[in-house]
Amino acid sequence: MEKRNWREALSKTRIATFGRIASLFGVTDLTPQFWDELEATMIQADIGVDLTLRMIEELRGITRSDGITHGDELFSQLRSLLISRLHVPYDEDLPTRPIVIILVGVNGSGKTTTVGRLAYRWLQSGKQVLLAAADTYRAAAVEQLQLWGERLGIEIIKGLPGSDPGAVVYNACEAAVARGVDALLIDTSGRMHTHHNLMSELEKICRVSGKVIKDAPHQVLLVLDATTGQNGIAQARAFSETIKLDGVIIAKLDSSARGGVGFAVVSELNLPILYVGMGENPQDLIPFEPEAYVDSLLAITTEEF
Ligand SMILES: Nc1nc2c(ncn2[C@@H]2O[C@H](COP(=O)(O)OP(=O)(O)O)[C@@H](O)[C@H]2O)c(=O)[nH]1
Ligand SMILES: [Mg+2]
Repeated sequence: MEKRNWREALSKTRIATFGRIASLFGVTDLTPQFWDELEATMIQADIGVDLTLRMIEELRGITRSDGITHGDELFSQLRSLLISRLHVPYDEDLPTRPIVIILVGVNGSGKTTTVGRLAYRWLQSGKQVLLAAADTYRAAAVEQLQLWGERLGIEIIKGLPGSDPGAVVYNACEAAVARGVDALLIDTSGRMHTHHNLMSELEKICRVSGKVIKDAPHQVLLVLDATTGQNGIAQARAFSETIKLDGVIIAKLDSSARGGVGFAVVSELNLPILYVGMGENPQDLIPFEPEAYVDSLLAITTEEF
């Protein structure tokens, strides 16, 4: 079932770019033109220029060392190479309780929706969750999270519109300890008057949580909108320069033709992709799987599809 989701979610990207990579390999001898086209298509697919050039070099090396002359023989090498590029060592153990998870990202990237969908996952695994509406910048943001809370039957800690997000986080951490929940998920603002203001606010939120709960925040996750492609990578870099990020969640993979952005995330930020968003419903956030991702991009069909 989830494999079908992957294929559907990546259909736009496959049609726009990656599918063409697969057909290149299907018909051509490894002429200089083949390599040029492969390079151009990979760059268009949002793999990123640097990574594309490095991968092409590697593939050429494999071609020479293994005496490969036809595209179809090289295709499985490309698949392995793409998959291997997506693996980043990551310690999944989060033994403390309550675990404090902060979601950051630019406005509209999908943070609030992701908090709701992550909460759903925690509930599904039998855990108790509390939400904090620390995007006090817009009244609508609090209401949006409130709706998720009602939908899932979870309590929300919030402040008045325009109130200090740090105070909301402080109250939420105290409430998380008092209620004995397993996880506190904190929604944040993605827009302030200036980038500097936003970053110092996020730093403050992190600091405040650590005052109430030991070692908090335990995870700071960046939510990236897949439709923004390389632009999203630039944003991600800006966040990672100020805040220690633990991983990335790629939202809106289903509405993007630039789903190849996952490769740039890993190679340029060296952060693991933990989840991807494939729709707006609670069940539409699923753990990232490099193999399913690559196979769906390259239109590789196995019997399970
Ligand atoms: N199709 C689709 N839409 C999404 C996904 N994640 C978020 N959205 C939509 O993107 C818009 C912005 O999301 P929101 O969570 O409000 O972003 P925020 O400003 O970062 O909190 C909303 O309309 C969401 O429903 C996703 O994975 N797929
Ligand atoms: Mg929001």
